[in-house]
Amino acid sequence: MKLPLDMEYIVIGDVHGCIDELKTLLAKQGFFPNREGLLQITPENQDKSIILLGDFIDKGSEEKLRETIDFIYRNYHHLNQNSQHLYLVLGNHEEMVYRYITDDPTLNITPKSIQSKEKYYNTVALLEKDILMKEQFLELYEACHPFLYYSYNKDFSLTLTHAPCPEKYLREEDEYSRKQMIKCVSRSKKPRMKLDELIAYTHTEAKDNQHYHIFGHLSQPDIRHYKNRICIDTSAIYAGRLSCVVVNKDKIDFDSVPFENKQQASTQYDSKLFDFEN
Ligand SMILES: [Mn+2]
Repeated sequence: MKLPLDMEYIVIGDVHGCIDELKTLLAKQGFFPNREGLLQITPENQDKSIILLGDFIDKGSEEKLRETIDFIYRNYHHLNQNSQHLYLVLGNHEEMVYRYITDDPTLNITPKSIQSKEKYYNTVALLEKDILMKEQFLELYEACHPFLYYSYNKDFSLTLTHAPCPEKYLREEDEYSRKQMIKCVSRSKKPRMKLDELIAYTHTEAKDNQHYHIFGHLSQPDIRHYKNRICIDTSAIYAGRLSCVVVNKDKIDFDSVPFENKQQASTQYDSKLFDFEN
């Protein structure tokens, strides 16, 4: 999926139900809601588009997850009526919740998976009791892209995916590549291994050019940037910050807002990415 070049893009990392922080960040970037919560297109922001980089659900409180899905659903329709102003990238949480609520036959249901459904995929319980919201989520899921690509010129491009992934799978259309762009190997199986060892390709394949790969998924204390690899998941739901990359022609810039304490923060940090002397 190629993004039009005549727009500015606000690419926002893992929201995980941080709807208040999302609204604050969008307001900072020039998008203000009307009384119905619909973001207004104005002469100032009509050339800007919003991209959510996956994992907008789970981990947040049920009330905030409800608000988040409702806000994204209504604005997806509202902002995209004439031209597209809101894009969604698929995260592993959307993928997993989709599999649970559609009774994916390839999901192996065990006591452990039921536990993780309750613990890590808490949107499932909400969608199972709210049919309307389930329909809205399914529609948003269908609208999610495994990756987005912005190619400004021969020296500047961006590939946007939820998770980091080896170069050879980037922008490929086959099912295996699609999975790699949504989720990378998890530290939960190797808790003592540092991220930089576990997914060494994030730095070994990095290059000193402006063909950027921007991803989220790995909750980090701040934006992690090494050569042409940038992680923008700055741990909003872990009482960190919600961050974005702003892409304007062949320039990138960053912005973020702090967790607002309007819900209980989750606990757990990934290990730090690009944690070496360079
Ligand atoms: Mn993720």
